[in-house]
Amino acid sequence: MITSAVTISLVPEARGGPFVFWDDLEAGCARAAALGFDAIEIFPTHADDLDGLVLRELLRKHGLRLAAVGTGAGWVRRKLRLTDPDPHVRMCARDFIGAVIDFAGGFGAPAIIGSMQGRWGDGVSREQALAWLKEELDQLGPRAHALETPLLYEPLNRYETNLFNTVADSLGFLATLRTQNVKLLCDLFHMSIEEADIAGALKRAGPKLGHVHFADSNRRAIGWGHTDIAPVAEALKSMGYAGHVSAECLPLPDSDAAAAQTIASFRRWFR
Ligand code: LER
Ligand code: MN
Repeated sequence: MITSAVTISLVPEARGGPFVFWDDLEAGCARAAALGFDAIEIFPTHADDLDGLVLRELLRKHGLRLAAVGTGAGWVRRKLRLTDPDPHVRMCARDFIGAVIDFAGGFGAPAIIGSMQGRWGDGVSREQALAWLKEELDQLGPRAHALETPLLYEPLNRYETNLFNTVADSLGFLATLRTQNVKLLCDLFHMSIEEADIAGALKRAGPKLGHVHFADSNRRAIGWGHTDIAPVAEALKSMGYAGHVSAECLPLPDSDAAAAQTIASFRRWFR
């Protein structure tokens, strides 16, 4: 079954970013539950800033699950990335992500590698950047596997990374890894920029699809942009996708309205 999720950012430096609820985990959980979401996705400052007992109680109280945990604050706040030329920065990036994997894994949820993948250039060749990324994913993938969760790799649009922008290219790269535990996070916003056929790309990912970021072409809630969602929903259903579609969209016109529009779209297409 496909389930719904909504993002909660706890990172002040990410203000203006594509997250539905902000700053207050308890209030975000309460709103998510009141609107009928199945799960939340958290964007924390650091795994150590999350209190596992508090989160467990919030999820229990509101009947929610943890869908995934983002690692982008490592880039936003500390400029950590897995393809940095400085080995110390790469090590800190790996530790940052590793801590999120361990925390999220305790809740049966995966960690997301999006902006922490970095990019090539500025003296780093594409070949070298990909070799570093492969090395890091081959360490982090098994760490997640030990907790029986996948690790999510997210192709981003061309303005955010020059490593991989499409599902097809990302799948080719994942096939070169030793670990089989890295799955794809397909973000419908990035896909609306990069893919010729979003539904076809999702089908191509098939069993490698681990998570979906649910946002329209303009990164607003689904239904408020020009993505044709019917074939996308049909693709996800027909391929037997059984993960979350998680609203990582702009809080416009405000958080509650974006969340309400998302859950209305979710019900229309998936229930
Ligand atoms: C960034 O654009 C994004 O989509 C996030 O999910 C990556 O951390
Ligand atoms: Mn995303």
